[in-house]
Amino acid sequence: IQLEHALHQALEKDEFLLYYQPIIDVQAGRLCGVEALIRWQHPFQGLVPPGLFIGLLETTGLIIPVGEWIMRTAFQHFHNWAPAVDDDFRIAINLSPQQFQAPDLLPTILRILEESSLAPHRLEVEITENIVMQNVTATQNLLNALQSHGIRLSMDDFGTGYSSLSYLKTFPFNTLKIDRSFTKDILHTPKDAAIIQAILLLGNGFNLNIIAEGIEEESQARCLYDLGCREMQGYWFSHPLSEAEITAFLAEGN
Ligand code: G
Ligand code: G
Ligand code: MN
Ligand code: NA
Repeated sequence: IQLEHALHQALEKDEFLLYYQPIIDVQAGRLCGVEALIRWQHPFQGLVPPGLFIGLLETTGLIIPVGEWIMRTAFQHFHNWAPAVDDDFRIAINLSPQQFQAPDLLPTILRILEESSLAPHRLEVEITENIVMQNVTATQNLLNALQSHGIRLSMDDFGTGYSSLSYLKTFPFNTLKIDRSFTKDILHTPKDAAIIQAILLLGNGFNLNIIAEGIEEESQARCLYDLGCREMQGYWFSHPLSEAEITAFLAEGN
């Protein structure tokens, strides 16, 4: 209850912050986007990572107003980067199941895009497999509607939930993110390498962008590059950066 109260206060007192982790196109050698990741600048405890409070935001319903704050803030920040980035540079925003199930998700997103003067193709929403499987018909309709407005769709943590290949066939995803659990031991675990090769083959056949997540070492990046993986994200390339850091990073011409 105390933490819940503190989270309410955090929103009112503007204590949430967005960090941004670069997503690299390793073949073109450029940045193709950033993923927004929330933090809580606690008055006494310092920077609190989302793993410690996202769950409570979700169960209390606070994720709805906080989710709107996240989009508004990220879209505003984009205007600081716009001069430095390519036409297809995208902002990836994680959506929680509670946001995805809210009946007004689509009009809310469209309104915030409009208020922020952000073109829909800049936004890529990340959802997990578990969201998709909860109500397949409703998901289908919502994803089709998002796509018809030009918003991009990304399947996060691919391979860790109740994946079904039929979801990839049926739903209009643009991007598939290979979970870190498959990339972390890729050099030493042939089965992980085989899974990644299969995902890459499938993804290419479906014309998806594929992002390998959690790349921490050059050797992993090289191995994935040799397998034909085009987009990567992870500490090897960059940790999540504050707004000031990412703005400077982009301005330097990365
Ligand atoms: O940054 P970190 O690895 O601690 O993130 C932990 C989890 O919190 C990840 O699963 C991530 O997707 C989730 N998360 C981070 N930022 C956001 C956000 O802005 N919105 C939602 N819904 N989830 C987020
Ligand atoms: O569930 P999702 O993929 O949205 O979670 C992203 C989380 O993964 C972020 O909290 C981010 O801090 C974390 N992350 C990003 N890159 C790396 C990495 O290279 N190694 C590890 N261990 N975590 C990472
Ligand atoms: Mn994510
Ligand atoms: Na992920």
